[in-house]
Amino acid sequence: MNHPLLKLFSRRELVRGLGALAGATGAAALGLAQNNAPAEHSGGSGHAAAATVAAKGMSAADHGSNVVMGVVDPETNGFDPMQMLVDWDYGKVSKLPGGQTLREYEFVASEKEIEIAPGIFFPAWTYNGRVPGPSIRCTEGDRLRVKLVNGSSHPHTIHFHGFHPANMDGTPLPGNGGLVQPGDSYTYEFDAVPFGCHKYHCHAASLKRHIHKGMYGAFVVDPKGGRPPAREFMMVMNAFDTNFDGGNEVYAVNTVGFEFAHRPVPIRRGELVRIYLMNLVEFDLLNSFHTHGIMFDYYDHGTTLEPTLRTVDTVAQMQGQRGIVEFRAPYTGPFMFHAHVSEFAELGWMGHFNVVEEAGWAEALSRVGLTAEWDKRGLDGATVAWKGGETA
Ligand SMILES: [Cu+2]
Repeated sequence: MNHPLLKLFSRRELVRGLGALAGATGAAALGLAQNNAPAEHSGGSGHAAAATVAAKGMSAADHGSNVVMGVVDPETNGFDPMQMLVDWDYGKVSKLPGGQTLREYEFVASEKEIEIAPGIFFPAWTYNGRVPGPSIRCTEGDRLRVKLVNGSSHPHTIHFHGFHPANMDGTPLPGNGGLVQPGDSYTYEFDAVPFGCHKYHCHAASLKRHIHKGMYGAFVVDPKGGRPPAREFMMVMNAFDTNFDGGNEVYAVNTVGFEFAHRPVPIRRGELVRIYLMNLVEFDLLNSFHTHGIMFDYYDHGTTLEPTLRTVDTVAQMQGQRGIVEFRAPYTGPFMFHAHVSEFAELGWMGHFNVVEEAGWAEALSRVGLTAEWDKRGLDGATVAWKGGETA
């Protein structure tokens, strides 16, 4: 048990039956620590992390001392949390006879092992091989047509949040579309209303297991009048129960724990930043989002054009809740953002913004392996240009 995460969590009691679990399912079920074990809950982790960092010849201070070493190669998963911040999926776009925009998608449900922290693998259930699934982006009133093809060995659905007819609701309730059995498909079709920061997820039983396994994603509907131009990010707060005891061991944004601590997210000082934030963590009642050196406005569910909270630095989201965060960072430098549930932060839900002036922008991008394309996608994600607040 030489893995850095295990060293980091050595202060916690190792879960019951760790050896049996690991032996039964191999690396896919690496049990770490029981999330809510009555273990020591302060101190210790800094020493372990510092020792690991020192062994690598690096400064612990560079990593906030609470961050595991090593990185997850995006090639391993076939997706990159940093790219997921900006990789909106507009579907196959065409016009219906009446002029309405049609966006068509195909989601294939499949089983896939993913790496959720360096060396920690998880047997996920996915839409299109990624966790979270594709980030649907559209304009209020667009027609969505999403075909679910079940290429996995379990029944699944897609349940969208928002207004839609009963047979498009994607649950096992009679008249709700029903379960899509392995090998079968079902097409969900409805108009995208209302505008907001929505999401979709599987609604097969056991609901918590199907969601927790990774079957969820963002569904962002732009108001017809758009929102003011901004650098936009999609952040799904998620977590993973690696030993299947009903408690999470690894917490993250966009799946990989500590990813944005290893690779600080570049933003320009003073620019408007808009984050579509959602909480898909199962087994814990509440998650939160907290910024350092920055205060933000918040739009609960994203269904209003005026903030529902102003000038806050922490917001809570219950299971399934979501909203839009907007801010301008006044100072340059590294600033943490993380769950203010401290335990989650120590188990992976910790990231940094790298706030820079224009002169430092190119270096900030290259430092974390980003290109001008990432920059462009962050600024050009909206499906409709800002029209000064008009919504029709
Ligand atoms: Cu499912």
